[in-house]
Amino acid sequence: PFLIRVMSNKTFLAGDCTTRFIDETPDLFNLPVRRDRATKLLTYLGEVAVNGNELVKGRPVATRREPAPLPQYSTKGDAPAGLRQKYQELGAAKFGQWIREQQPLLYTDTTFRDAHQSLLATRVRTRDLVNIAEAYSRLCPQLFSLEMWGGATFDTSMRFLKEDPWRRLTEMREKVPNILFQMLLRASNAVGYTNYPDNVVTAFVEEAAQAGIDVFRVFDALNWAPNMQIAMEAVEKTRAICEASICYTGDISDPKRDKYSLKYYVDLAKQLEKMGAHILAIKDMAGLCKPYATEKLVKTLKEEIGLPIHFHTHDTAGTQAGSILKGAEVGLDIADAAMAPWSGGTSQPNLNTMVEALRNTDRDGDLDTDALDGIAEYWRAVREFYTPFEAVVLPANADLYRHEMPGGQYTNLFQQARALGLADQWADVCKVYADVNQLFGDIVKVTPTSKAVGDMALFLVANNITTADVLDPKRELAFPASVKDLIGGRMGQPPGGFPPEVQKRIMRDEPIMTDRPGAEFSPADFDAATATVKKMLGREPLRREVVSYLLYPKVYEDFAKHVKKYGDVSTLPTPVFFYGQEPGEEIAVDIEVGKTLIVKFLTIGEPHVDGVRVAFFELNGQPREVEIVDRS
Ligand code: 3PY
Ligand code: ZN
Repeated sequence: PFLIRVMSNKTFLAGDCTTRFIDETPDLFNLPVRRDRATKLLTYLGEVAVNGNELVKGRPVATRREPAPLPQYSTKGDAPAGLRQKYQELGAAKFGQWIREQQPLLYTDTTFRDAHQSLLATRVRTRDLVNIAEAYSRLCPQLFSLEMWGGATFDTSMRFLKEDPWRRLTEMREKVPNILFQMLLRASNAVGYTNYPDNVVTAFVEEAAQAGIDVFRVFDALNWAPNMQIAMEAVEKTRAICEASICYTGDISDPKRDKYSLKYYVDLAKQLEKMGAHILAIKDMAGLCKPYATEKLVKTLKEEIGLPIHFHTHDTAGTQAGSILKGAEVGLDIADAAMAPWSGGTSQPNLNTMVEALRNTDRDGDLDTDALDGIAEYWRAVREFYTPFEAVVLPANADLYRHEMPGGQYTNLFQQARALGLADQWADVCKVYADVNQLFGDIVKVTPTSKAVGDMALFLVANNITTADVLDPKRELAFPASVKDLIGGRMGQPPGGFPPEVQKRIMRDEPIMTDRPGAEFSPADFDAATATVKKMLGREPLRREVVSYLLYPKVYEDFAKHVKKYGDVSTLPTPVFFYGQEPGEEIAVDIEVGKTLIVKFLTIGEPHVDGVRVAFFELNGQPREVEIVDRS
């Protein structure tokens, strides 16, 4: 078939065939390439049929196999204009001012990112996100934004889901031309757990903006403004919207908690405004900003700075719809919420009912009840695919205000504690978490500083060590790496610095950074990294692939190996990705636009003496077999 294609190619027939002919005529190779991709996917399907998927092993089983129901919408004509068009018309700075003039409360839907990060360890796959994307663009163009990228999604998609995070972004972008796309950027930590060289952070931002991010929510895990500068400047250079965050901790209504006072937040907000922010986010990652504190904070910030205010909270305490409402009373501009089936608990408050709570008030917008509910129904069904990752429902006690654990960490740390046999000591873990925070000087706790505090708390509880023991010079303790990273200054500086005696005990003779880490790191060598990735992929890499590698070298390498062996598994339906096909089940897999494979799984043969089993399929009606080593 290859020769026939060459012989019948118009350029070839016209005799106009130079050495560029093959480069310029990639179609010629479609047939073998397609077969190769099909073989890879069959190998994956055979592998899961024989050995299962490690991700779901030993976990509760999801029984849903049928696709989640999509709401009805018309695809006639272009999607209605949304706020993305307004931003493109006005530019980031004027758009910020335009937001401040709007009467309705605007909403960011966090279902695509923070909701599943907080409830299900970030396991939702691209396919389930992309499938509902067009419905959003048609049914609720009034939304301010979709928070759909960044945070833990970048790492998780490669590490666990074996998907390219960049493709998630570009595929979603194709479906949603009218609603702003928002991501969570951990400033100098980018989408990782430690500071990166400045040129990696900048390249990441450039690529993300180019791939489709409109709004970057930038935060520093210690509220250290100097550590946000590189990321903010990079965002501003791309002309994207720079939403700078103040991370909320402590309690502004408690006069005894004076380290993080109203004045502290206002000063920080002013600093971020001066640094060029277009929107100010109150990032209440632990859901500590109580309703009346929110009222006070929003009201003061609206008076003191000229930026629109975007409130992000987690409903761990069960009180946070009240905070949004109190904020809305005093001019809050934008609130984060999640679609009903993915809301509440450690996730965001409920978008569907929040919209109704403000119906017929002066903050009512024109979001459509039925449209939102139709989309929520889709999400309800999608959640059933992810039963294996459902965490124990863990509403917070009032001790939330003592330990101040971020929503995303709360369920996660409980799982870790349970894995260490400490489930019944959970209250202890929470208490020690609070003690560790005080030991470290009362710091902002959010990724990655929260991880260091959590690691330390588990380390102490598991080994029966108190915070007083940590200060005892007679004890030799091997502290977790994340704790050394934090206390050694490699995540930046907290207000007032770390307590010197704690720093001395934990770091001993190891070097301590007091400067901005990015200023001390040598720039990453992009040429060398490109050469490395080229070897891994067997082709010239895209710059964004090199950035993935620089952020997560080992995770990226494993991911690249997976793709080489199994192809792009993001194309598989979620139940098939986790559990494989049932005998006789037929699926259609779109390996690219206009190219669909019809795969029917028949059965698995008995193992040969060497442990190899044959998995039998039909591919586009033709019998196909793959050999799989049975590892059981
Ligand atoms: C993240 O950094 O991923 C967070 O969600 C922090 O709140
Ligand atoms: Zn959050």
